[in-house]
Amino acid sequence: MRPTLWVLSPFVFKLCYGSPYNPLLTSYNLNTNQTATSPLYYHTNRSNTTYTPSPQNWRSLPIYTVLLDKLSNGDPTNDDFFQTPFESDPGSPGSSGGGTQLRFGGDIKGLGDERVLDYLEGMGVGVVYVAGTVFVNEVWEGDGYSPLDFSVIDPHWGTWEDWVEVVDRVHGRGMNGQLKGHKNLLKGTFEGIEQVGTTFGSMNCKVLVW
Ligand SMILES: [Ca+2]
Repeated sequence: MRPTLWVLSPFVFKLCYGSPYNPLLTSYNLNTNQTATSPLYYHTNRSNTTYTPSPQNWRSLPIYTVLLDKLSNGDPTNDDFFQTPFESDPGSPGSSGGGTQLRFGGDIKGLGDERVLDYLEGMGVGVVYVAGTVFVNEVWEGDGYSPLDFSVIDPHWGTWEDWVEVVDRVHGRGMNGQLKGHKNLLKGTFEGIEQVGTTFGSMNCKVLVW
């Protein structure tokens, strides 16, 4: 196990149990209650919580679906955040990497890149729909369809402050946003059960507006 992964492994383990406050994950954990022992007591206090009203008719707007990992890499430093062989691992002679490249490295800063927004706005996009979820996924899942915890943003995609900024930029271009919220795909990697999805039905898949 690589040294960094060894250091981070306790945090990954804790993520699977509801992500109690951890000072090293402050930028990623939605919860800011340092004493909460249950998600029932989580709370947050973030800047810019202004609500942006929805358009009158979502169906009148062209929707562009984005896979964050594949769109644009705005911050290469988060590509291999947990430094496992299962993320963005190009491999190299003499390294332990396997060259998997399971993740491309796209992220929130990439979405918020002015050139990307020019591209979207220029096509007449009215709604940016982020597929998968922005929440922490299994390290090898770059599509966002294996969420582990709905209170932690995936570090491969950036911080909550990055998210607030990109929401402002998208709205500033006159576009709207939607997130997929599929609780039915929540992975059961907690309590020692791995690779087993939850038993939530498909009706638990919701679209969230941002
Ligand atoms: Ca990146």
